Amino acid sequence: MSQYVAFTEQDAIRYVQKNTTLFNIDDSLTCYEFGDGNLNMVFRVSNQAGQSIILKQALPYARCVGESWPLTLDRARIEAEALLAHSKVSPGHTAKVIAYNPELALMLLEDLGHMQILRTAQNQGQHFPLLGQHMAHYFANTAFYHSDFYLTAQRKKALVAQFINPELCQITEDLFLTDPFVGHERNNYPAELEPEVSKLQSNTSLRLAVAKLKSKFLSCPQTLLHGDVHSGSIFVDQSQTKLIDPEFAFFGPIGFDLGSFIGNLLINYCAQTGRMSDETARQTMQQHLLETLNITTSGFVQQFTELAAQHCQDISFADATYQQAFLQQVLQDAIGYSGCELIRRTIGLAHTSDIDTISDEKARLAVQQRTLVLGQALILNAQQVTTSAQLAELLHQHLN
Ligand code: SR1
Ligand code: MG
Repeated sequence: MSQYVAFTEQDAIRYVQKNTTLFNIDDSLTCYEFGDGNLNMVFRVSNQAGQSIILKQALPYARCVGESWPLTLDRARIEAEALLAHSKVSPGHTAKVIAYNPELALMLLEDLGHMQILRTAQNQGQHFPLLGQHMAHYFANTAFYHSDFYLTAQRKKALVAQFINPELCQITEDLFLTDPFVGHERNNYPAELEPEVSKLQSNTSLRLAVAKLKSKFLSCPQTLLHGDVHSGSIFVDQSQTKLIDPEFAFFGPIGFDLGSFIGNLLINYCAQTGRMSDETARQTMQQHLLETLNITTSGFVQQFTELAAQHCQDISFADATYQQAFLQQVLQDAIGYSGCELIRRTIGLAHTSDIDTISDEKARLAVQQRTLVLGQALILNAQQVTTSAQLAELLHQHLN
């Protein structure tokens, strides 16, 4: 049994040499650490021929804050096991785990360095025509095959236990679903936003709707979620889409992953107003983002409906009318969570580069005001929406 030690670049090289067959014994290996996420170390180990592998290791604390924020190493096991589970049902859209070591809290992953992180690419105005279709496949298949529609109650409960992830869930419960709506010293926003933030935090209808979303996040183990589907957790190119980083995985409400993704598309939509000066290019990009959102949402509903019609294993859930009502509720949850994502990425602890790298302060503030208004509108109107087309109409009303 290996004892946990935080790796240096030399440790990563030694580990890869010893534990994989990718490299020859006399290869000259180089390594660099390039993790820029909030929590972990990420090493790329390569040989002189350009072959490479990723070694990702969890630290016993949150990297973005430091040792004052201790964090379970078990998140590396959760992440590796979630990737393995999701890759069984959506192999084309899940990063491949080559090996994992729970004691060292590390895993070896295929190197996706030939692709781009979606957020970086979208910030540069790049389009990915297949993204919506791919995300719909990922959301529908990961959700359906880990739900009560497909699993026996015994199997599902065993999986729920396997993916108990209290510390990472608490981060979401706090940062996503609590702090921005009640106020907290971790929140982070410019003083100029204070009037909007005070108004938001004293809106009782909003707080009630968010309380319901938080309650569902805490107490509704519908499926094995990725748990953190933001644009930094997605690798893309023109033909492929691959999800990484599901260390927040747990059994929760199906709408949470879809809502997080929708929220990130809308953050980029709003941010483009402050990023792109060429109006035609900006409108084309924003149109593309809305199309991606629409294809994802309608594709998810359609594919989940087909999976439920063909592969539902529980007679109680086989009725098409029940399935349709279930999916309507999932869509409403997703819309609510998307609004929370817009708000928490604007005023909470963890922001996004889409907004934060807008250099003009006035333009950045205008974007932040817009994401706050849109986020609230989505949360407050979610229950009125029953179809993807109605979501498109709601967005049309609030984005024009
Ligand atoms: C301290 S962790 C902050 C955020 O980063 C992760 O990717 C999650 O989105 C979390 O809320
Ligand atoms: Mg992450």
